[in-house]
Amino acid sequence: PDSRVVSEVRRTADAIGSMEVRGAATIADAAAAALRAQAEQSDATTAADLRAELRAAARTLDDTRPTAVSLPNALRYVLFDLDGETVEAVRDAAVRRATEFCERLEHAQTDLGRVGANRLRDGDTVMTHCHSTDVLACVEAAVAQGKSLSAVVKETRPRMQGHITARELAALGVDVTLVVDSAARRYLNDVDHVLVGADSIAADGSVINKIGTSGLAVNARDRGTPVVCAAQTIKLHPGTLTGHTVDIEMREESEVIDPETAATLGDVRVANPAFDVTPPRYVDAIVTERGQYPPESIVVLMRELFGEATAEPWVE
Ligand code: RUB
Repeated sequence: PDSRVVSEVRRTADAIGSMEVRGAATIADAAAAALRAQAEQSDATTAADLRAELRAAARTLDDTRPTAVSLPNALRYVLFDLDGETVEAVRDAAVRRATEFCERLEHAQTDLGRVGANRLRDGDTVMTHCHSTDVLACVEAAVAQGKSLSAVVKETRPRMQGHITARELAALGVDVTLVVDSAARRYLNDVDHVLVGADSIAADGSVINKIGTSGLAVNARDRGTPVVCAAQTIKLHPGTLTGHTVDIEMREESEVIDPETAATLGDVRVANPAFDVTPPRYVDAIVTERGQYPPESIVVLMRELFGEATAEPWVE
């Protein structure tokens, strides 16, 4: 680890890597807060040294998990335009940008929730996959409008983030049924909307989200159930505008099977991809804080917000 990086940045990076802090929006919020801590706690004596420290902190945070683009988008937002001449000027600018990022994130989620809630009618049933705070914001806003909702919640092997979703939906007063992932199709006939989040959205409108999302979307299309992706604009992946693809994280085998049981299977490889890609033709709408978009037109919003992608400011 880089010795210039303050312990709060290292702790945040470890928490993201171990998934104690997880979910694209929560990761972005924690990363921006960690950069703010780096700016506040640094003992750099020149503006150039502080900028170099902030870049090192950003690299430490960026090296944790590859798929949620909200992480590099957060880092880029905070490191934007830090060309002050004194340590104080650079520190103040980084702290201000980080604070502004976290505030905007919160507002965006509230605004997105109101848009998503408009799609939900009183008495509707939604099906969820994984745990998405953007999805929860839509349900919460609908409940606040007085709508009564039911949910079929997929447990989401192997990390069982569906348990978090079940608990949070039940706390909102939603009638929750928890099912194993492979039961999803059996329940799609009773469901009015499939509601999922996103870790990244590509320029062609593909949704990158927790492994299992694409199969769910294909099944939902077969049943005629609309698939809605709730994703703030920090999930838009600017690199895909210039032909880059989104890295799919491969995680530890031990999340899928414990080593002793694995040993009883003989010569068997275990693969644990954490995310998959749902092509735009299986997605009915992407709900953002700027309104809802058909996936095929999300590229217009992406160009407006990010322009042409440039090199990351923390890459040496
Ligand atoms: C989380 C996941 C979530 C998105 C969106 O994966 O796939 O659906 O990150 O979440 P993991 P949010 O548990 O591996 O981080 O809407 O909260 O940003």
